[in-house]
Amino acid sequence: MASNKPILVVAGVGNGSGTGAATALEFSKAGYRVALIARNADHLKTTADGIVASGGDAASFPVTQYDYPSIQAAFASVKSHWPASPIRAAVWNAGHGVWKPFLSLTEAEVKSSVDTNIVAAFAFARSSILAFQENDIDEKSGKRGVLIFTGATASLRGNKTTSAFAAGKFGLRALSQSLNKEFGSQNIHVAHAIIDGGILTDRSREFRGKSDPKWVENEDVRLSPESIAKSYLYLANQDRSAWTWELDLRPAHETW
Ligand SMILES: NC(=O)c1ccc[n+]([C@@H]2O[C@H](COP(=O)([O-])OP(=O)(O)OC[C@H]3O[C@@H](n4cnc5c(N)ncnc54)[C@H](OP(=O)(O)O)[C@@H]3O)[C@@H](O)[C@H]2O)c1
Ligand SMILES: *[C@@H]1O[C@H](CO)[C@@H](O)[C@H](O)[C@H]1NC(C)=O
Ligand SMILES: CC(=O)N[C@H]1CO[C@H](CO)[C@@H](O)[C@@H]1O
Repeated sequence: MASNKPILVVAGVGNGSGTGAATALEFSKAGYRVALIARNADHLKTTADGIVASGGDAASFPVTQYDYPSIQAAFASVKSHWPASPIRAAVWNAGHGVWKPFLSLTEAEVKSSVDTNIVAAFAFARSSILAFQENDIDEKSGKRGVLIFTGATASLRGNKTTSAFAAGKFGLRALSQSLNKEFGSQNIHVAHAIIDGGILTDRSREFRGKSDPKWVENEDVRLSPESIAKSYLYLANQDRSAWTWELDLRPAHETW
């Protein structure tokens, strides 16, 4: 196996049952080495071990929190872990959700949403783009690298309890659109995915599945992390003559 296999860096792996982990596995199957960044070292190791057991190459880079210096340090560790491999794909999947009526929000919650959803994403984008700038243009895709951000319904629409979360996701979307414009001319592809519905993860299975077991079973009403991951790989493989800035994904029976 070539030592210069491309690397995917994904930040936000959660419990290993959501979009971040599914994306890591999907890219691993497509020949990428995967660098996993998240806060829980144990969950990260479990996810990395799973990918290695499936024949892939994965390593974990835990952070104590999603902030600017931690993300930069994690990228530096990724580079020294696989010095001969180019970082060619990066997925910012971490998201801090706060769902509270406006008057109940604390300053700490507002800051935490902004720090995770925006400030840390700036660090992730900066580190990704600096890494991509070292790459040759890939002949097939015509790109030096692809940077994908995970958005949500709240990227476009505020709602009754989303002031802090939507402010964060709106900011993330604005960042991705600006980067798409600024770095397209350097053959760096920046994309944003609006996940417009509930994703089936261990967490949502537990919280939502309890009151609504049909939601878990019915593939028409919720998104599968594996299906989102396939769309991310599709974005990564798009060639330069037709690439997407923004994709929105929703289940077939979406109701809003
Ligand atoms: N679940 C949904 O229904 C849904 C719907 C639309 C959009 N999204 C978005 O999709 C992305 C992936 O979510 P997922 O549900 O598939 O799970 P996931 O891939 O397992 O990732 C969840 C991410 O959110 C982070 N996170 C959760 N609570 C946090 C908090 N309080 N502070 C900071 N970070 C926190 C986790 O951090 P650690 O890995 O460090 O634990 C993890 O990075 C997120 O950006 C989310 O906003 C989710
Ligand atoms: C907005 O919030 C209400 C509950 O307050 C909910 O029923 C509805 O589905 C939400 N809409 C969207 C688009 O999330
Ligand atoms: C919601 C939750 O924490 N779900 C699972 C996360 O993953 C561990 C094992 O890695 C499970 O024990 C949890 O049930």
